[in-house]
Amino acid sequence: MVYELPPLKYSYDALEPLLDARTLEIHHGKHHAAYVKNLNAALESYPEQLANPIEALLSDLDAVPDAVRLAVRNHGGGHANHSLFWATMAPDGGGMPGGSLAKAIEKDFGGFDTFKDQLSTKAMKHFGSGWAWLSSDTSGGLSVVSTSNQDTPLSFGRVPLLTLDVWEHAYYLKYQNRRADWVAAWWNVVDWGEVARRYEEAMS
Ligand code: MN3
Repeated sequence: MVYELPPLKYSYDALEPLLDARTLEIHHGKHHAAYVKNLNAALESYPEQLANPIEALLSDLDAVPDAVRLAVRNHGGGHANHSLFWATMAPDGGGMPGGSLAKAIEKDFGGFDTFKDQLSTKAMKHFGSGWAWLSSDTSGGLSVVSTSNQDTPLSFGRVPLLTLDVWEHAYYLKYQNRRADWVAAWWNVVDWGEVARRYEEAMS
């Protein structure tokens, strides 16, 4: 068994003009594909690790053999993080969540706008390459954090629900140094139905 690049649920040009087709094609077809390839290569001699979902390995990095722990953290993180990133965007995205996720955002942040500001600020102020996240604990408590490189809240015992890629490769072709414009555009392609589904699954 090996890890595989998940197909997108939309075409490369489906998120235009906010996320341009050329960036999406390179980001998914080259960057994410390389994380999958490097992860599989690193674990070639560790078939017992390859049998696990990548989320399971990232949730317990201490249990991964020393020789491949950094490869799993970097390339496995790259695989898992991008898989969530693609899955939580959609051409008809944007707006606000409903249901239990909306109630939890109200409870933990005091409202959607405050949550949005907090996540945007984490994304814009994160120094260097990384990700901004909405994650949940198993009892549904939400928090916003950023992580560096390909680190994931999974490794801190949390369930990632929504993530924003702030590596330059995610936006440089279209937005160059204007990370704030990328962050503002991304909110309009967030698939809240999928994020809410993951929240309910995390608590069930
Ligand atoms: Mn990326």
